[in-house]
Amino acid sequence: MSQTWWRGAAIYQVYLRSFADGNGDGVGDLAGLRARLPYLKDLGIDAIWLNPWYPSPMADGGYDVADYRGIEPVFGTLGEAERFIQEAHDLDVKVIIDVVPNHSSTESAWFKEALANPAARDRFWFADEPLNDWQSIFGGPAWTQVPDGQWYLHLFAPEQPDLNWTNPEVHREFEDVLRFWFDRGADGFRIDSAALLIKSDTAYEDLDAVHDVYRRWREVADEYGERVLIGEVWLPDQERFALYLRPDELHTAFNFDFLSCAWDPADLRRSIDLTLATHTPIGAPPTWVLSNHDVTRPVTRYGRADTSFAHGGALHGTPSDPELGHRRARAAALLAMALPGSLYVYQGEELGLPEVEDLPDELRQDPMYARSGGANPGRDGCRIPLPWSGEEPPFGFGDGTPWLPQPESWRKLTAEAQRTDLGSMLNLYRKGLELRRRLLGDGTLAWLPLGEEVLAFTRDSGLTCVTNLGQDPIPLPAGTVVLASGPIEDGLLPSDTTAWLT
Ligand code: TEU
Repeated sequence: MSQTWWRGAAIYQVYLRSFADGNGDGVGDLAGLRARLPYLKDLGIDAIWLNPWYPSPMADGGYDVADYRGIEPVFGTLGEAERFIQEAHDLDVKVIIDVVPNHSSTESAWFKEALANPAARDRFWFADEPLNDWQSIFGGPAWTQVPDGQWYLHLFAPEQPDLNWTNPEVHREFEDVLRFWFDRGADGFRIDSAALLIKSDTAYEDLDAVHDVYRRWREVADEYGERVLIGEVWLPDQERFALYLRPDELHTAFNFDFLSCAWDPADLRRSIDLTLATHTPIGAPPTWVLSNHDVTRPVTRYGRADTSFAHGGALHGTPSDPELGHRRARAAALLAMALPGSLYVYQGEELGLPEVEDLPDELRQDPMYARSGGANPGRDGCRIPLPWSGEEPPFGFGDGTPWLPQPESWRKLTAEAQRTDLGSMLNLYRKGLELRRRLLGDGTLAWLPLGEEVLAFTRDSGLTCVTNLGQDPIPLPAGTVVLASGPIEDGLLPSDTTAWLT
């Protein structure tokens, strides 16, 4: 692949705990992932992004990192991680790993040292009393007291103490961590909570000095060549967002504006135009994201009356029409795949998994649930272990009892059941990704005026994508349909359906 492989890549997000379990302990691991690499290759993806795989007490699913240079024993060993990277590369699949620079873990060597020795607290934010009234993003206060009376800052769970990025040692440490993994073959990093690193007395989001961090990181990445830095930057202000994508900073960032859109032609079109207007002038590739490990599964979301994504679980449990949600998720998948730039597919999207909304409360693991006093159900419902095969749980996930229970109804959604069903979500993704590889990816688009309720555009390769978000079937433009998310009759594209034509 070229110097800039990420510009048009289809990147598959592996939430390792829930992907595949190789050793029968009920938790996904590297052995399970390595065994399923052929599945991912066959799906047609270019790269894998893994959520944090580091040693962690798992207070936040691994986003509480105890050691940035190791592998969580439940997942495997460093040697296995190196073999996994090699095996992926042998299949021409790139590997992106997660780095968590905003906060560490109370089990990290640095934090333990800080607890034991008040003179060693400058890598975190310690103070004699809370310096402000910030609330943790997971609920509850953002300051926690230690036994000797001081307080430390944690924007997320108390087990995730924030690092002090005014301390040069923190900068050096992370530059070294990047090198550690680049040296082991990692093709890039997804940067967690990338806009939150710098704090003032009154603010923590998107402070200017954060860009100094990423300019340095870009220098490190450039030393290696062909490595990508991807920001998790949730910022409504697109001008501020674009600053992270300047030529000497991050290569790309997730498109949360698109992810959050309602299934609505005006909102989607606004978001696509805004995305292109933001990225094109600075030469950064847009990204297209429909879901991830933090948000509601699309088939559930798109079947609700309110189809936008809402933080805080605001729409959790509201009625959802599964048939409608499924149809729209198929149409959305082909729309996202046809847009110019890179694409993210969160594991299970290709199986059309719904959000599991009826988990018994006592099984919920996400700290959001407990810290919100139960007001927010948390994100476990999109993190259920994948169904691979068979007629009943654990559906081939592994020999043990999965760490979160799978619904019985998932027998129809296993990868095995979908492989032989030509009309399945899995086969839609396979065909879509295969055509995308040949005809889509990076480039530009030209809108076609087919009406306010229709999103239609042509790509540089000549492929045309038409999505009908209106109620009534619409005539398709001239051309041959090469793929569609639903049946097309008499040249008419039904409601909530996408077609690709050449
Ligand atoms: O998420 C960053 C973040 O701000 C989240 O709180 C996000 O707004 C929320 O999950 C949406 O529901 C990242 C990771 O993706 C997330 O899994 C971690 O919990 C969080 O950072 C802390 O590391």
